[in-house]
Amino acid sequence: MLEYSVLYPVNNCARTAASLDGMWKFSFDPESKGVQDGWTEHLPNSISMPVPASFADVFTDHASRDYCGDFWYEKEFFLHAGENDVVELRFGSVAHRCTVYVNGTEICSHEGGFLPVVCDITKAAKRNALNTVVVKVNNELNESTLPCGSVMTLTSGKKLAAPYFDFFNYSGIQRSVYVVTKPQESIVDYDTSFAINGKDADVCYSVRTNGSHDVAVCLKDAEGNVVAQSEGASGVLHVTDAKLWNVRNAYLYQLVMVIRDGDTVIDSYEAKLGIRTIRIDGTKILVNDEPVYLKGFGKHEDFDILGRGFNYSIAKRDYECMKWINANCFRTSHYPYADEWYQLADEEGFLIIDEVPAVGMMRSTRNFVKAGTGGFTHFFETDTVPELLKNHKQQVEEMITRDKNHPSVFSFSLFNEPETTSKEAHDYFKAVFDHARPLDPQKRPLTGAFEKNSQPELCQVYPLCDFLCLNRYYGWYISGGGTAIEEAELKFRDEMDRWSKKNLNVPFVFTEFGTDTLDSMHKLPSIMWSQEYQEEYYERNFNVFDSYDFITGELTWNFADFQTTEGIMRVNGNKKGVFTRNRQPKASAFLLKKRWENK
Ligand code: GCB
Repeated sequence: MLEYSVLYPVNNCARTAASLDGMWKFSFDPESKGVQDGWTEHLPNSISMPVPASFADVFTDHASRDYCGDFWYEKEFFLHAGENDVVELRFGSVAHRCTVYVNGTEICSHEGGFLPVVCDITKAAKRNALNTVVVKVNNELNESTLPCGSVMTLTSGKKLAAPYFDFFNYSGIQRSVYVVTKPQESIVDYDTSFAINGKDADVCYSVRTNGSHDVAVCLKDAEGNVVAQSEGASGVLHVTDAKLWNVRNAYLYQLVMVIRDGDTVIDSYEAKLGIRTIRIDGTKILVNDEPVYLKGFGKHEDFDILGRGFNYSIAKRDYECMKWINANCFRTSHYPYADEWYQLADEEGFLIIDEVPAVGMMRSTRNFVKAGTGGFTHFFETDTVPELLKNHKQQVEEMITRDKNHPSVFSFSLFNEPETTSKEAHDYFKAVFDHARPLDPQKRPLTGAFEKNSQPELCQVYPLCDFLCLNRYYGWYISGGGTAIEEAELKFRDEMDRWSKKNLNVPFVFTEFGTDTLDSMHKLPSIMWSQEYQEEYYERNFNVFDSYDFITGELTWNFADFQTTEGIMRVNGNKKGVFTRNRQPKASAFLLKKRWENK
């Protein structure tokens, strides 16, 4: 159980949430001398830096963009708070690890760059006065961090990130920061789960507080009318004529939780709630007992200049593009996204496969290269594994705790493309799955994405999954190119026949398939990288998908072009987007739109 509350900040009769977004002070600290030089109080010689944003792409020089090591942020804020209020800072995330200081006092440290950092600053903060928050950040990766990578040191002593994955190592304070005030006795967390009986529904709830006063709960419909209420920290809200949350047809209630002392409200927290059930039955994924075929994308939090910084306009545009193309699902490859992505998915009725940042679990500067050559690096046999497993479990716990009440989240993905063919890999992931299962009150399906070395005869990890997610590039990394694409289809069918013979009776979802495509390139007959080739590739893949009835979803790689580390395989990033990085459609977008209209 997390010791801190990751509930999204709200303003109400008991709580305040003041945004600290804007310009912060910023300094690089290549020699890691900040602590000894007193930067914990104040940064000398700082520059200004936007928050939320990645720092990399605001710079015009290589050294700053590619900076790897320690760096610092500072912000002053005026705290309006009552004498008895608890005061917290909540960072949506800080990549990849940080230590927070308030008025020079060290407050907390957090490992992992994609989940909230919440710290209690009640004692350190001055009420009704100016305060200074300083954050020491570090963006180095190694084989016990999530995601996995390494650091390369140049002759000059400069460090460079060497990720084991295919996206730019953006870092910084990339999500919103809030100063939160709340009462001492407060709501820490809550769980919900659902049972649908004919036209009615039961919402089972449980509210965790840090005190002993009574808890009361009520459910309001979208118009604000109370439709059910209950007393007690756990119980059942019975909803007659329940309006269900459905895929691409969402309905949201509001759950209002209150801690009371007689008629006095001590704390209150309200959150949107969608009533729906998720179940797997044989090869079907059922939402409200209706089968759903997943259509959509693997995505990234990625945009020009912003890097991985959350921005409402980009998120809104992405949902509009996904609606236009008739998608209903996406995977938060390869890390949990900002809270706001899930709030928007709840409203728009999108399904999310929520992924922990367990990517790069194969010792290779790019996992797809090793996968293509059948390489094996004994990743789970090294002495970093105990620390890696500890971090993995911790981040699974933080992710499920943060996201468990979103109706959009229908599954948790616990890895992307690790090595899976050894007993050590099996034992490692068994421990991760065993840790994850009891954390989800809704018992959603657990999964992970497998690369092509995870073949039916060799993979030792797939039996842990409730449904299988395959990342396959037949016609790109395997037998790519105009005439060879015929061979790719045969090889693809051969693999699927071998899965089919296993009679696993579980859904299979393609969570990656795609081709790098330049929006400027047309060629007849097609060649790789042309728009025509992307269309032919998709058509071939769809022929295969449509031949196997246990395939219940197709999430292409990727929604949009995105930035990666530079290299001979990447032209200013990965170009497998169906949309450009600027969110304009490539030719294949029209093909997908048509297919998904009737699928
Ligand atoms: C993969 C990885 C993804 C890469 C993709 C590619 O298998 O999961 O992170 O970006 O392939 O385009 O090579």
